[in-house]
Amino acid sequence: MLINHLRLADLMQQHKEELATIESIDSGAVYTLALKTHIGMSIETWRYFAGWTDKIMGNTIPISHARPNKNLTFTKKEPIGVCGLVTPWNYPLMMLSWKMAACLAAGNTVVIKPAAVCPLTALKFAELSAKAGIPPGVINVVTGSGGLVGNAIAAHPDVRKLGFTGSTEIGQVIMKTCAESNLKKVSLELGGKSPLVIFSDCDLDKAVRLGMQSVFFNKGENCIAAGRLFVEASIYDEFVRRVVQETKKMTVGDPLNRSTAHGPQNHYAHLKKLLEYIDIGVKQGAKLRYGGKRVDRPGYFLEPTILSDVEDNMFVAKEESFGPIMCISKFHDGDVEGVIKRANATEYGLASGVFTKDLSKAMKFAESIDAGTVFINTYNKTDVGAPFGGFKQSGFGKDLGQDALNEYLKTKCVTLEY
Ligand code: TAP
Repeated sequence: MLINHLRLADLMQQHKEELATIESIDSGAVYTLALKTHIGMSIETWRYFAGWTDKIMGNTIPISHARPNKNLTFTKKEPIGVCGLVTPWNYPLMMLSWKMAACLAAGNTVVIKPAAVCPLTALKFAELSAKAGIPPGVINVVTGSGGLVGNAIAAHPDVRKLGFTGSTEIGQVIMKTCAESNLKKVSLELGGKSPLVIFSDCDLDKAVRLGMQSVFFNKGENCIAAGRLFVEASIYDEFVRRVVQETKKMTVGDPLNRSTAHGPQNHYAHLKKLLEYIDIGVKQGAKLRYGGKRVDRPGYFLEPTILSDVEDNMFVAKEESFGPIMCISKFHDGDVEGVIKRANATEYGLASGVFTKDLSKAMKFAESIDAGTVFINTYNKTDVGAPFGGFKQSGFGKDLGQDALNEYLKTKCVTLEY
């Protein structure tokens, strides 16, 4: 598999502009981001897991049943068999790669259903995988709806593992289907409402720049998008003023144009949901500081939007938007405990972030926050070598890093007496 993973990565590299163009047209991601992140990180993922293909091994374990010990106990890591993958529409090829590269490195075969609204890069990928010499039957891409194809994979008695990325609601349905069919192993990467806490002792220029990226990256269709920004009272007005000023400068338009910063939302139903989300926020008392409307041009364009004065009991403080909507709340000066408590008061636990120059404060936040990822003085910095996945209703199991391999392996324990 090592050679196949590397050949596939090379072929994706050779076709990266084509893949980025397809991804941009299909998902609305701006081309420059599609090239660097959607496709670029996919290629890195295949190269990273190529390195693991010949390093999967068990342990020799000392056991103490008898003296003198005439036992040898060791573990073997074995592939699970046929694995099913069901993926979402926000980073179509990257979500496929995060899961499939680990799954195949572990020696399995795979059946994947990409999102019905964005299946095109998965199909181009299937063509490249055949060219890379991956034997027929190892990678199977089946397009179609979740209710039909996704459900059939989750329910299939020959599938022994299901890796899913998508909403918490569908994650619950899938887990039930997997349990009721053949109790298949499940890993779930689900929704999030990730808190980003900005203390007054931060580098404010950086907090403004990365605070915007934490929300507007990939037009907010980013599972780790900061769902809520908590800003310390003494810098609150200045922070709001500056994010509004900078957001006004964002060029919204054709995603294929190299100077565009913000493309259209993925599909119409999603745009409609986002407009309703803003409307509820404003009706419940959040202040609309910028944006909030559909852009007057063909396509599913939404202005990057900023809501301030968001209170803990509001709908927009609790629910994930999955769109370019910044929700800003204030916290009292110096109230470290209080803001951490508020940041943790969510059923989600995917990611989190903190901006402060005080490392003790940052580490207190990192230790107290109940989320699978913590960013300190940065945001969105995922890496193929670092495990990624959530806590609580953001799911369980990891993509990326060494941890991801275990999602697609069985551990067999062998004991012999000699
Ligand atoms: P979902 O509606 O949950 O769809 C995800 C996938 O599941 C799609 O391929 C969908 O098919 C399929 N599906 C739907 N019903 C199914 C069923 N009954 N059985 C099996 N499969 C079924 O999510 P979405 O709208 O694509 O993506 C948005 C959500 O994904 C957000 O909540 C976001 O936070 C989350 N997300 C999380 C992460 C991570 S890493 N945690 C990454 C990206 C996105 P269709 O194509 O027919 O809908």
